[in-house]
Amino acid sequence: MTADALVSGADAPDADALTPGVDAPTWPDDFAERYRAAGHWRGETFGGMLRERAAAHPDRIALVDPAPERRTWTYRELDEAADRLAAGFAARGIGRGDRVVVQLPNVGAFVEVVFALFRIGALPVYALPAHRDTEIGHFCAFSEAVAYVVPDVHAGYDHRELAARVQAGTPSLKHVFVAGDPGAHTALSEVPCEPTGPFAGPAPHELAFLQLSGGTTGVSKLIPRTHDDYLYSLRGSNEICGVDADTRFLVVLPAAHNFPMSSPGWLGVLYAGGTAVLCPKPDPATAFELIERERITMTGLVPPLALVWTDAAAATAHDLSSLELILVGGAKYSEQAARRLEPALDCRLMQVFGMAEGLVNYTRLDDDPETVVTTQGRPISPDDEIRIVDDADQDVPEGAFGHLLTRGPYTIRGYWRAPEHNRSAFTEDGFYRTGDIVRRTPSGHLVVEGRAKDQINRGGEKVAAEEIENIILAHPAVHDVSLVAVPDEYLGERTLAYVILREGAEPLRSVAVKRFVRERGVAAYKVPDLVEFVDAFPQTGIGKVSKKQLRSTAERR
Ligand code: OOB
Repeated sequence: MTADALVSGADAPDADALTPGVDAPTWPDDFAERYRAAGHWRGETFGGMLRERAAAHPDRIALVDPAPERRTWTYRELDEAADRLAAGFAARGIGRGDRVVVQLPNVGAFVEVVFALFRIGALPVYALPAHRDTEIGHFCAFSEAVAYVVPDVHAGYDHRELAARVQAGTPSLKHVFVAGDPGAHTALSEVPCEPTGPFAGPAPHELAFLQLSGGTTGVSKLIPRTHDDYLYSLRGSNEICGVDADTRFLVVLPAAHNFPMSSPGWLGVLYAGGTAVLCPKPDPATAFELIERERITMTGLVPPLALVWTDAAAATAHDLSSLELILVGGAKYSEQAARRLEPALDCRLMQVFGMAEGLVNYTRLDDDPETVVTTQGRPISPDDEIRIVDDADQDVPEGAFGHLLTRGPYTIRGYWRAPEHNRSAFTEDGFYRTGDIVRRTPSGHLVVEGRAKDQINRGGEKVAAEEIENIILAHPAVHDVSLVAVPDEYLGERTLAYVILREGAEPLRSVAVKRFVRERGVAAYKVPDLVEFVDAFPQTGIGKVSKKQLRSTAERR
């Protein structure tokens, strides 16, 4: 910890001190002043937020973890748990600005851990439960993480073994904490201790955590979000979605993802004094029982899950009448599927088109039904700037489609420690190039028409083509590879790897390619769904591989 870590978090932020601690480009002073003057950035922190809620309504239930035995936390209990865990982390030398990779499923420990880290100003790096050696190794090494938090065994996979392998290859990684049976590591339950005094927490303009980008490059970029900016996106989301102290939100998607975390998500609900209920599995059997038992009012789903729930609702014996609103986003929701949701689940639908880098769009509760099923919403903030441009960054005519660029009070100005990539991912005047192709309706709603970025959106799970191509290229029999999306009725898109074999190489079977990728230790959703062997790739005029043509070949299959 540095001397400046002893400065109280309540102090007025010093804009000059901002950039070094953030390790990324950030908002210019005039923008920061404007966002503060508009009341968007209010000088709150996550640690302070929980403290205030615990003081205001200590006995209200903040969190429910229904499995394996139902456990609840009142706001006071969550606040105290965060304090004690924060003290234990601090006693082990974890301090302000230190990175901690957190890979936990939807369990109470996840919420305790991140609030403990918020309180000491250490930065959670949010890994997904599906991530394996390649991803976790990268997050730990790149972020120079000092600690890694895992479950013992989740979905049949032993994360303690993964942690041992990663720790052996990552000199910075001093601690592995395990929620559950620790094996050779430290049990999370051993960490908490009595705090000896108040924490010198972070200032509101400092980083709260590092979120993962869906990515278009070989490795995921880290997204630096501040307390000020993220809390504004929560407040805005809560207002749009009508979240209040009576909201009971079911966290169905992985809690570490930006959508279930903040749109409005479990953090939004805790901000409003409501109750977040953690769903261990997203299937209708598990979720519907919890909706009935916990009187759930709101949840968020990716389109494939929304489809499954829509179909399952007709036959369920569970009482889903408490449900008021379902948010659907993360990938394009087909209009046909969207039309069926409200009648089937007897609740309201809201589409959400967001990104971990910032900008989030919602349809509104007072939008007409056609707008709700045919658009992906409009931005949270009046200060979200939207540009829709052609390939030369010139604005397209109103209503035409083009590349979506955005800048605003909760959209980052650069990735963490990625100056090279930032030069192409942002315009010179700070707009983020989302890689999405959109058009704007006269009402200001955005319709997502497609994607220019080299990414496959597998039902909300993002696969960077380059990452998987690099892995397949390492196979000795492979000369070249190109990963593209193929349309899929259920997931929206699936991955297809077109492979050119080396001359004279033994013929490969597609299962061998899939196994090769899996054995490299990546999340299962990144293993190609289909592999096809070809002699050559179609080329563009200047001799580059034409993914556009490959995609249309794939579509015609
Ligand atoms: C959410 O965040 P990410 O970072 O996993 O992915 C962002 C990308 C967007 O750029 C877009 O390509 C796609 O996911 N996307 C959608 C969409 N919502 C996201 N594409 C079409 N229609 C939609 N409704 O996915 C995310 C973050 C916060 C809230 C909701 C989703």
